[in-house]
Amino acid sequence: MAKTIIIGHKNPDTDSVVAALAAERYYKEVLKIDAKAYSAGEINNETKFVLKTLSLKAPSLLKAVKKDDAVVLVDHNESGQIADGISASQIAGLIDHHKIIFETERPISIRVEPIGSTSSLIAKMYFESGRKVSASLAKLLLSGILSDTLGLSGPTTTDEDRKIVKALNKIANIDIKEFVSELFAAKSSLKGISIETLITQDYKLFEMGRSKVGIGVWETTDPESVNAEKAKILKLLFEKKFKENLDYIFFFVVDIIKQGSVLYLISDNESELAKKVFKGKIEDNGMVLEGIVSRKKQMAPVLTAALSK
Ligand SMILES: [Mn+2]
Repeated sequence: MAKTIIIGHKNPDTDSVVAALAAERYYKEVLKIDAKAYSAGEINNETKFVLKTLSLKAPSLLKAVKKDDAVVLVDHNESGQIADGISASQIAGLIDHHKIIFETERPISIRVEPIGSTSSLIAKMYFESGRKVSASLAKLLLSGILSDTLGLSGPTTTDEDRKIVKALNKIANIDIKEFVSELFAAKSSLKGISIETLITQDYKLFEMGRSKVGIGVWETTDPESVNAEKAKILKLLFEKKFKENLDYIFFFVVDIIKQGSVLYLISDNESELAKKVFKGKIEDNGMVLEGIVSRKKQMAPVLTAALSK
């Protein structure tokens, strides 16, 4: 039987997994449509912490998609980020907070807003529906919002996110400050993380003008733990660039406490472009960027603009 699949992007982050799980509930409870959340890749340490705290099971990895299955994308719409096996004709819905860059074969339901997380948007949809939000759902949604907005401190945070967090926490009743520090610790944990995983865990592919660009991000409270492995990381990035036939590959180590990043640069090609758009100083294959923490709002747009000229 055909089913409705709800799924986030490849290399799923917490918002992507939380949004899929919350959208599954929304589809069942509000829309009365039988749907099931899946994940498009391995669950990261931060998401594992969230699921464990809430005694929730991780969505299963999407393996086979049948021809007549309907797919609802959450938290992404760029083709390079969509799970393998999903074709444009199957996409029936989109809930997202990224720029729109895809084409559909028929009318689909779309809800996209410039808001801090897809989880915020699903919370909003719940409130609009009048349907009661349970304490466990409220905490789940809070996890997605607080993760994506770096505890409401990142540049993608909107006033609406702050209001939604307040409303959700009237139901969830958690110590937000303490929860955010636990989230950050789980995010920064290198437990079981190989160098390969480090660069691919939060990695996205983009078409920018005529260029194919990969951007990896590692958010951490302890950038030194990653910078210590810089030589190995640069080597793997170099290999990945050629394996995936990319024009550019970038890797940002984001310091979520100081709100800045170090951009790793593997060759002159990347360095030239980085100098043009970020104007930071390069030292030892790394560019120090104060205040740059968001791929969606700060990294990808300027690179896209430069490569689209
Ligand atoms: Mn997101």
